[in-house]
Amino acid sequence: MEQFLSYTDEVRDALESGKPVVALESTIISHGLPYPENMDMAKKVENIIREQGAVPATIGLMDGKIKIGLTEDELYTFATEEGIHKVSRRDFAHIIAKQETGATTVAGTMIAANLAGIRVFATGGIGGVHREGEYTWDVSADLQELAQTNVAVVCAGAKSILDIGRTLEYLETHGVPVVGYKTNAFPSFYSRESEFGVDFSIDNPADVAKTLQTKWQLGLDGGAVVANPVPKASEIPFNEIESVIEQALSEAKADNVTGKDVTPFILSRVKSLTDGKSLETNLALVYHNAEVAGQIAAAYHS
Ligand code: PSU
Ligand code: MN
Repeated sequence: MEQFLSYTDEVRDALESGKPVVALESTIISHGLPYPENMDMAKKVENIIREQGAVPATIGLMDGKIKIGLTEDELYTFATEEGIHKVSRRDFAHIIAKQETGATTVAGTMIAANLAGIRVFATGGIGGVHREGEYTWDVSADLQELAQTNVAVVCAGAKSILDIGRTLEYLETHGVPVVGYKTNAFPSFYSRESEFGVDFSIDNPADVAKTLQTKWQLGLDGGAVVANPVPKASEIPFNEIESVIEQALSEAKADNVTGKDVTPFILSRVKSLTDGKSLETNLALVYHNAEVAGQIAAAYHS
């Protein structure tokens, strides 16, 4: 296994000395946000985690290795290069075997973090059951990864481009705890709320860490969702974003967008249709998730 893992010095030192580490994904850089905002985000998010006393490990696949921590040059590659693969569980082995560059999704990043012994991961939003998933069977592999891999994902919930109700049902069936961080409502990425609630609400990092430790000490394998709502000042109200999402979804349908292209297509259309307002919200929530994830990782290791 170790032959496939490659660490930056900062991350290696942290893992060896038992310091808190927070994993970060690279699909959000390569497929989720435009340049140059993606590059600024990638660097800023790492610094926010450092400010919490934890070490950031942005994860991606390059040169036949699983990179645990990326240099600034490597981040730049993910931020700017065309044709970088989007890597979920399905794609993981092939991209390493071919020594190609692959940006890891939530599922891909969880696999890598778990191999490196990193338990806390910060991102924007998780994938889920798509609307009309009952016909398309489009269910993100993120959910199945949460069912089996011992990593907690701090996110702003799931976008309402998805069927949030079915996403939460799937997580329940697979025994994945959904913790609301200082909230009783399951957040819907751009908005602090959705029509759905959370299983548990926890209002401090130490108690989240305790629940995670207890889960894994009990041998209850699998991940957890820590749902952290976007700060109020950056929120887009649910009603306002809904019509935009409906338009983006109908464009995706009209253009016959399928498979792994669906999520990036919709993200980019929502951004254009909101004149960049959604981008601002997206950045704000990622920074907030990094801060909370850094605090949870620090509490987990104290
Ligand atoms: N949701 C977002 N932003 C993102 C993604 C999801 O709000 O960037 C990315 C994540 O990497 C997530 C992936 O793991 O999309 C899910 O893709 P799919 O639906 O194809 O599984
Ligand atoms: Mn899909």
